[in-house]
Amino acid sequence: MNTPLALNQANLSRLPDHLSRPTYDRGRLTTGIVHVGVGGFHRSHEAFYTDQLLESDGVESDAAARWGICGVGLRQSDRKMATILKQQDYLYTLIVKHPDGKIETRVIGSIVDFLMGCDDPAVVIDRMADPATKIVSLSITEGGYNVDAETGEFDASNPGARHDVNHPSQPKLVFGYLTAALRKRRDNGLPAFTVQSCDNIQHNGDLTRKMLVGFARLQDPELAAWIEADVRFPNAMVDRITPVTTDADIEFLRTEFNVDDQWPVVCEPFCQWVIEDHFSAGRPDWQNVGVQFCPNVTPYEEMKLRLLNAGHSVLGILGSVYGYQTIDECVRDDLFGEYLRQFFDVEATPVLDAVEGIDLDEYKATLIERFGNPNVKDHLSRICLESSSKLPVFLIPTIRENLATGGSVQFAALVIAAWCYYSANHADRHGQPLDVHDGLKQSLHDAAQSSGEDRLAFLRIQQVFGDLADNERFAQTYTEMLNRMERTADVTEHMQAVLHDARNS
Ligand code: CS2
Repeated sequence: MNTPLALNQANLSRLPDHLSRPTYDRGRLTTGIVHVGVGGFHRSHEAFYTDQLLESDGVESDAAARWGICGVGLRQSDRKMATILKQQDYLYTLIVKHPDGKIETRVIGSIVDFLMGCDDPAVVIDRMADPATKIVSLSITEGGYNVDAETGEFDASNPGARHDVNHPSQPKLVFGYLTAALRKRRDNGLPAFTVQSCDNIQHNGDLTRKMLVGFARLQDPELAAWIEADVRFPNAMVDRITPVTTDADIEFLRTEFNVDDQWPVVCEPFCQWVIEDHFSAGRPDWQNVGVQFCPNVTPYEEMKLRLLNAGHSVLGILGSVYGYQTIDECVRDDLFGEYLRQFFDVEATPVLDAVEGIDLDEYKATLIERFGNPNVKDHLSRICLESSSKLPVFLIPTIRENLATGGSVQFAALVIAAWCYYSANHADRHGQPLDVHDGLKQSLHDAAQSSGEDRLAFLRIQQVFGDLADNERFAQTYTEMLNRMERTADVTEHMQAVLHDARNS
């Protein structure tokens, strides 16, 4: 075989015919979108939709060509992405894996630049403040919003936030960057950009506004008022399962296409983006490539967070303790599949609002199919990553609402008890170590370990559970599940018991 062809602009025309690639003139693109947090998900979602749009509408007019994306990394951990994308002229391959084994591949061309904030914050601030920038979008993870769990306000005690308040031109956190750039725009008489959150959070736009204004108030109340009045923060629901790229994916491109792409992205075929149509300074015609715009995204967000994301956490935690590696492995196990279905029907759906135009039964059936895609090897370690930021968004609201309405909480309580086991042991039921990444790893571990003497210690981690431990019914159900987990870590026994109870109630 020939030496693989490095993926870059000069080699685009030399790629094999069966590898789809941009036919639009990337040289014409200018940056209209600055995106903070370029990982797999941004590259399989917003950058994918934008590439589709550039491909279908062309870039002949300046209006069409102005929607190139400039990626931004704020931390040293973004260095690898910055280096690889730069080497590849910001090109990468999207590998879409269908359940039947079909694979679609396309080189995505919508990212045209990448800046590292930690190298020189001014360069990033200037790019955001540039008149050409219309949107600053974010995928900074659920934990990146710096919410004070007790008050729901911006957590001013965070050391990064404290630093940013006093060093407006040398920020570390995203809110410091946004504030500095918006100040510059205001002072230059430019309109505000839109801040577009692409994270899995209920009312992600409203929350972004609250956090940004909360931060800006600490620094400059007048500017905060301008931000509140002029910046738009559309709420949005985002969806595409995007596992972590593996060496096998890189190898696949080498063998199949003789192309050397150092960081391709793998994803499922399903893709959805529902956005409220409020933009401060215009937006791409994403509706031409399947993005839905609607006046109120809340029911879509809730449905996705409380079914898809919660379903992931339910299987992720139970499956990890059991010893499974991937989501599809869990779904193929009849017991896990049934547990998921019953969790959806008995606990999640009764407290969900109807979504206009969506049949929830069909939606749930699609989720099971998507989770079961045997080719998207979505690892439970990815799903369980930062569970302490995810469960308060994905699962705990369902528990709370069921407690208020007298609904069942057993399915979720077992998941929390299994998470306590997971956090205490960092191992599955056979003692095999689990790869645990969580900002609260140590506190979770300490609290879980003291559950022997104090049964509710884990549930009392306020940052995660709020005041859930004070609810007698939940405390009792959870303690019962914890006792069962102590008898045996074979979660399947407890899952069966929960299913049995649900059938007989
Ligand atoms: C997952 C999500 O992070 C998680 O736990 O549930 O990353 C999920 O794969 C995406 O939200 C799918 O759109």
